[in-house]
Amino acid sequence: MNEKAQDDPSRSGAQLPRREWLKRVSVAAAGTAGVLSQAGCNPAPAAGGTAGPTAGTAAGPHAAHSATPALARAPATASAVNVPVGPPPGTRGTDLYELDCRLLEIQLAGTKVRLRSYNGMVPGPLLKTRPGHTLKVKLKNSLPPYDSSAWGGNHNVPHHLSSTNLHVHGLDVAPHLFVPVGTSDPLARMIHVPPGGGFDYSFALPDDHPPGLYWYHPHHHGSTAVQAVSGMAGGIVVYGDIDEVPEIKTARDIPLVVQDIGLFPSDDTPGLWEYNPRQNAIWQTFGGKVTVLGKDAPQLKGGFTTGDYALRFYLLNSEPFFKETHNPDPNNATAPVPVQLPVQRFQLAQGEVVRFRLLNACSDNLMPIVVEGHVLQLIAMDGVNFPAPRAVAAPFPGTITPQVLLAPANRAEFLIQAVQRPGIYRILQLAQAQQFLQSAAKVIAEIEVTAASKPMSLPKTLPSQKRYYPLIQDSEVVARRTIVFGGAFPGVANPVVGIDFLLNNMQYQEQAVPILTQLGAVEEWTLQVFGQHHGGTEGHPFHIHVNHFEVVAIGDTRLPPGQVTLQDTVWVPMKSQVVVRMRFKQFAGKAVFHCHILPHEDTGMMQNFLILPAGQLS
Ligand SMILES: [Cu+2]
Repeated sequence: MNEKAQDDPSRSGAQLPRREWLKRVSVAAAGTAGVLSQAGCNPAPAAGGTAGPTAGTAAGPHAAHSATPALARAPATASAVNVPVGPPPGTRGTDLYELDCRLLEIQLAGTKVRLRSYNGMVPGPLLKTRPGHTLKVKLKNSLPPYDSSAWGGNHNVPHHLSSTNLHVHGLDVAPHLFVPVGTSDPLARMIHVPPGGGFDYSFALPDDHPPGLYWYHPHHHGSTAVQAVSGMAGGIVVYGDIDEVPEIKTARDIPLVVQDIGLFPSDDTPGLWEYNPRQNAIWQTFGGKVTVLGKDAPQLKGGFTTGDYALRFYLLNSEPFFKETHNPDPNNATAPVPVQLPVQRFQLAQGEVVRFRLLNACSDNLMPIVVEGHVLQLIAMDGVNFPAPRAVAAPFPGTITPQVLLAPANRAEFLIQAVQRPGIYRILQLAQAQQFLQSAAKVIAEIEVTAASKPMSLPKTLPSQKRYYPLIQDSEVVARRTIVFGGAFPGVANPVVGIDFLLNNMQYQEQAVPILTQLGAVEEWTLQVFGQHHGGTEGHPFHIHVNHFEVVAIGDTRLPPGQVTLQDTVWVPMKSQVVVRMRFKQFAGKAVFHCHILPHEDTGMMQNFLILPAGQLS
């Protein structure tokens, strides 16, 4: 372990923060509705000649009057999007799956790509289970060997890119990153499944586990980002009482799995795109080149990147809907060149209610979501449903307010009741400038409201999820902590990568446990991103394993109980803070919390914590 620079306080604020770089580029206003019509973001030619609605109407009700050009290639149905829906296959309380990690060569929008996959599918197969069931996963690693012989041993430098393990994100089950599963040994090492290896996981869900959308992805420190951004992620649906609500039971259940796929031209195979950086090769966003240990490496076409790729596709249920390329303009290096692609279209009859389950499985893209012309009836975040649907009206034209904000790893489950005006309505990701890279507005999919009518109704209440309700009372909080997201550019603690990503001024240490808590404890954590003198150059999504938290305050605003959400991941905006509360309910052991921008996590923005049995801390 090469971590001697770990605790050097002099690096805080001593380096040129990335904010300085950001100042040198023209940063567009975040989330401008109608941005799809702006230069550099052209809907596909299939749209029929017009480049989109006039600025200010993208998120408005005008779609019903066909102001929105159709982008769809063909009507899509749940069965056409490679994500099966329906009840889980399990019997006798066990749901068994095999996940084989292997390469996959396919074409994305005419580009030949080599991806990493589960079972040759991107996204991986949808896993289905129920409260009280045991979800068993036989993980097999068929990825080819990867040469890390040049790795210097710093855990926070990407390495062993073909080694893997499995995290079931958001499931309220025993900690499962370290060996043996459920261990409370502070020195326990992370599960490492090398090429040719395997690991049998068994996740026992509590009887009161909230039913909803969860997901899985690799979590081997040093290879998580590379594997996830080349395809390795999939959904998990826990079925339960919410599926028996009559208005929900009769609604079509449509998963929407959004992934980003980062690519460079292959160093070995002409005409092929992949993300397989050589050990210590780093992609330099500024300059658009590859370096190895600080020296230019013009023989290499790609390197590990903290966000910018030569080419990045965005997929919905395996089909590309958007792509970006590295911006060669040195003054705009943090604004990838966006191209809208044709999208899938879902047909709804007027008055029909459908249930969408939207997963942001992107490695690092914050997604402010709008469904044009429709009230979004939010029923759950991160798998835990509210006591009743929360109606979020579509924003007025020209405003930038999303109906739901999805950080990387967040899930939103919502009902849409088709309006009484036939037309094409878009499901949009608004533009945002909360990150190192600007994220252009994207059409994710379209809803076509047809001439047919299918009157359905919306539920007034939803089952109470007793594992998380009633909410935590002020008097129950026994400990308060502060977690600060920070960093420095150029990096001091992590010179190989060239940038530091820190939590409470530390890089990740596999065998350190900075935070101890115990079962039964209720804690309040304040999550902060400061200004540039603390390296706060962008927002970060906080994610913690094992237990969900209540989001009780955003910025200076304390949320009323009716607006509190249970989440396992939350976006912490630039120069702001978020306050969360959590109860360590059932499972003891060593676990982690981290930034869910995966290249940040892999290069150090993660910490361990240990949940001890009750009564072991006084
Ligand atoms: Cu981050």
